[in-house]
Amino acid sequence: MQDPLDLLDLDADLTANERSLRSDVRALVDEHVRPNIAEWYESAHFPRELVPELARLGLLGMHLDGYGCAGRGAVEYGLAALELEAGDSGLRTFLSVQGSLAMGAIRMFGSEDQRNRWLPEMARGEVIGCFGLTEPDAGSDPSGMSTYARRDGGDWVISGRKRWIGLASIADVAVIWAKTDDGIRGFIVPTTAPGFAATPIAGKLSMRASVQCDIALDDVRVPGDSILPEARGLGAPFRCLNEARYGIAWGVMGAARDSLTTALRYSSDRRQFGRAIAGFQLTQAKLVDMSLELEKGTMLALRLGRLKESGRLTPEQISIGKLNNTREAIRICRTARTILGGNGISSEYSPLRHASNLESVRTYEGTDEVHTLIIGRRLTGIDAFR
Ligand code: TGC
Repeated sequence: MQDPLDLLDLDADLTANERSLRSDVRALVDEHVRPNIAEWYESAHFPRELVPELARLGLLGMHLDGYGCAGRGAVEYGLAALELEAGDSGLRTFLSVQGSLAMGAIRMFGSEDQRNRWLPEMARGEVIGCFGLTEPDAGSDPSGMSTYARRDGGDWVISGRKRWIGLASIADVAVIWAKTDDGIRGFIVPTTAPGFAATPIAGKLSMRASVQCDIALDDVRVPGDSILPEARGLGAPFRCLNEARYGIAWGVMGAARDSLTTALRYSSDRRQFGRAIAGFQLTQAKLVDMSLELEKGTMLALRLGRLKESGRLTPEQISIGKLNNTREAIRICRTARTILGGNGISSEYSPLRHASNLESVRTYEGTDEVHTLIIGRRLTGIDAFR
């Protein structure tokens, strides 16, 4: 009989390698994440102890070639994101920041020396990276950044502020984007450099099992060869964001699947008015709506993955996936919560935690509004940003 969580039989469109990697990541989440995530979330603990496990499966920078990276396909990367986010968005965020943003920037724009110096250790999880683009006053419009890097003899001296930077306080190295006399450039900055300080942001109601930080850069001096030679202009960080946004289009379907699974199980077990609540028409309508959007969203992610593997994926198509799937995943998680009634607000059940996490996911890597206007610009030819 068809798996109720895959009514369209999308499995049949996956290769044996893709299914095998998915099983490995799912097993990791079942063994290490599910038993602990509620406690980590409540105590705002990022499970750094899982990094060696993620590295052992070759997940860090998994879509990159060479330099110790696994060279996996785009769909494999997407499936890994989905399975990790079925555990918690914070874990998938780790995959995105380490692999797509920090390692991706060094792989795409770094010199041979920089790639050899950083990527193998990052793939092994021995070095953690972060990606400093957003600032307190430059979020959706990173062109308004005020962080500045000036030449001083052979060195660069960087000053400014970054905000909402994932992993920064546990990172060993930061890719920092800054204005220079030559436009926006990227720099590899060891977090031990004098003048560099990362402070975790407290009081988060979302992504509690994850770390987001303020970064202060006060006259941080780095050698001249710290600049990423091939990154010129904002197009460079946007190319890193394309990779991370693509992973999100997949990942959020994991949060949605976990919520639907929870709601299906709960509604079969929970009895009211003398029978399982899954037998009520209103509950079935909710379950069906969730299932439709889960199937459509996963199919969309798979389509993007195949486009990416054939080198045809465009930024606008990524925006379709990021916008649609995050929006629908939040709806699915919230609907699942309603099926759980009062129990749905307890950390014993995942849907509200997922929905709360997805408030961050719909905001970072381009808000719903930014992706709407990227697609709107493609439809109309009119730029509505400015
Ligand atoms: P504009 O300033 O005119 O363009 C600058 C240059 O960038 C190029 N470009 C892209 N290139 C590749 N891929 C993309 N997706 C690109 N989008 C733009 C563009 O062609 C131009 O190139 P050039 O050679 O002409 O200079 O910008 P725009 O009008 O194209 O874009 C405006 C807008 C609003 C779409 C863009 O600014 C945008 O995407 N804003 C959202 C910013 C964003 O996503 N921030 C996320 C920050 S990082 C983050 O959230 C990390 S979360 C993980 C963590 O650390 O925890």
